[in-house]
Amino acid sequence: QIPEMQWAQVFEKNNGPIEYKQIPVPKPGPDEVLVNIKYTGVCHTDLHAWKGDWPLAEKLPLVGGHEGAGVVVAVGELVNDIKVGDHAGIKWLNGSCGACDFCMASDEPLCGQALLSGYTVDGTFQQYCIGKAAHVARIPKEVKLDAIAPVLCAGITVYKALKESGARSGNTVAITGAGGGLGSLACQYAKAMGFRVLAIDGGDEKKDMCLNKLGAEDFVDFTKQDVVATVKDLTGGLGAHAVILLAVSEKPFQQATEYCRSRGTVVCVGLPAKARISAEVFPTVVRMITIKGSYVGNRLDTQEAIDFFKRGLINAPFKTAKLSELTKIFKLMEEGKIVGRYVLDCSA
Ligand code: 8ID
Ligand code: ZN
Ligand code: ZN
Repeated sequence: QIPEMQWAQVFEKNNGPIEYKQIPVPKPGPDEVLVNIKYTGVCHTDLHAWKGDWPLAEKLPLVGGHEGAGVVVAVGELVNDIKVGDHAGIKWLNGSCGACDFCMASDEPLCGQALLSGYTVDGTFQQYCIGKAAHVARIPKEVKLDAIAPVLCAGITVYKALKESGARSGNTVAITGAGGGLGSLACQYAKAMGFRVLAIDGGDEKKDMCLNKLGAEDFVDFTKQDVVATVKDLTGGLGAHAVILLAVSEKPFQQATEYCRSRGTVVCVGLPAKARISAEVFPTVVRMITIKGSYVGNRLDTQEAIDFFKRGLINAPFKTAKLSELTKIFKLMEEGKIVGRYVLDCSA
């Protein structure tokens, strides 16, 4: 039985109060499904959205969130490949046009008409969330819904970024921001993909998690060590074959080419407000460095990332809180105090 009303976290303006209140349960359109969200991850993107950090307009008032795992409770009349009772995930890319050059090439994150969960359409910080049927992630029944939630943005994104890095098995991949939400999954996907993981972040708790729980071989503490010199030291003086930039601060975006190996690739993923990438031209040219961006993943990347999880290769530690505690989690995130990911239990 689908209720008329549900609990949600809603804000009316950037940096304004986030209200935990009852709102109507939405009704799915013909090509949509309604998912009863059991658990939702909290991504730093949700904090950027609340603060209005980016040059991209958002829906207001807004229900944020885009790592929602739950059960399909209603489907539109045109939907025939996913049914009531199936487990499904709402991810950042809620829908796309299906007809533009990018959609036709399965590059749907680049679609100019893309709908973004918890940004241009209401997201997963509510108990019932709408997704376009073509884009909701298919979650196998044996997978736990709390643990899979972070995979729906963090997992997909880092898995794609690692593929985009062009690294091969045996290569060293430096993960900057390794102790955060994306980072904790990045260490594990990188290891599962056969890379040597060099984690970069700050503090002993993150160090312990990266080295003892996530499979990193080395940890560089940016708050205490010279990152460029230490990474070079750990890589025979050459630097890492690939650098995955997940940090929410500008400095690593201006430093990474210096600890990237010649012919290596720097993949930019983190989205600090108003930040710029810069690198000295001469060494970038003569060392043949590639600098690129990577943005979430397409539907196949989604299912592949879930498959790694299903096979037991990914089990990053996460903490659980209640949907009502979102504001507290945002505060911890702002302070950089979260080790790994927080997942919210959406049952009231
Ligand atoms: O598709 C995309 N490109 C995409 C998808 C999802 C998220 C991009 N993102 C973006 C988010 O919007 C955010 O800007 O990735 C960034 C990271 O998201 P997150 O992992 O959810 O954030 P977090 O959990 O707060 O982790 C950030 C980590 O960076 C570390 C912090 O200590 C924290 O562990 N960090 C910082 I801040 N400065 C650092 C530095 N100088 C640093 N680590 C190393 N060096
Ligand atoms: Zn996200
Ligand atoms: Zn399109």
